[in-house]
Amino acid sequence: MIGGANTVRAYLGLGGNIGDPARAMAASLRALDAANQVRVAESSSLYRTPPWGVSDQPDFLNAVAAIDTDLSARELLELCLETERALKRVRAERWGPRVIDMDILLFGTETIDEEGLQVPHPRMRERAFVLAPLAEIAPGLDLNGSAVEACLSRVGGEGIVRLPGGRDWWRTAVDDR
Ligand code: GSY
Repeated sequence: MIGGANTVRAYLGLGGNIGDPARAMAASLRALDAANQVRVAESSSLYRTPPWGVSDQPDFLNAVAAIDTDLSARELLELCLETERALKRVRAERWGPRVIDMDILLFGTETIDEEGLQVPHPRMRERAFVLAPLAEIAPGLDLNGSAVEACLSRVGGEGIVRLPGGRDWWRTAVDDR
């Protein structure tokens, strides 16, 4: 039961840069929220962010969500991957390519280093596209000895724009645009 002794607060990073990433991200959060043993407690606003890594690609939309779950981290990862796969498949068939990526950033206070599952996310403290939305909903959250907002001021947030629309963008997005 969500809210019981086994419930864990986890943080997910969401992003995409092909097609209609806002819709894919909204559909992902709604799918997670509808799943047994998962509730989306809070989402950040949407952010437009310059690409990190390979720069010759479109800007991304990114967001971070706090979720409460009774799943294990591995089960949550499987649910995220299943949700991504379902969305990509549906979008590919009906409206062309769609990309949505979800990463588990934090899973309570757990440290996990397994194949395909590293928590806390090993690169989140260097990524402004994660830190900016995370600072909006959890500025004081501890990331290995530094608060999120301190990590963000270290890396800077150049080129990152918070989009209007608030934090409930994912609840109201229309599915069949
Ligand atoms: O899962 C990370 C995907 N990704 C992103 C992203 O989500 N946002 C930005 N701005 N750059 C990125 N580069 C990669 S890879």
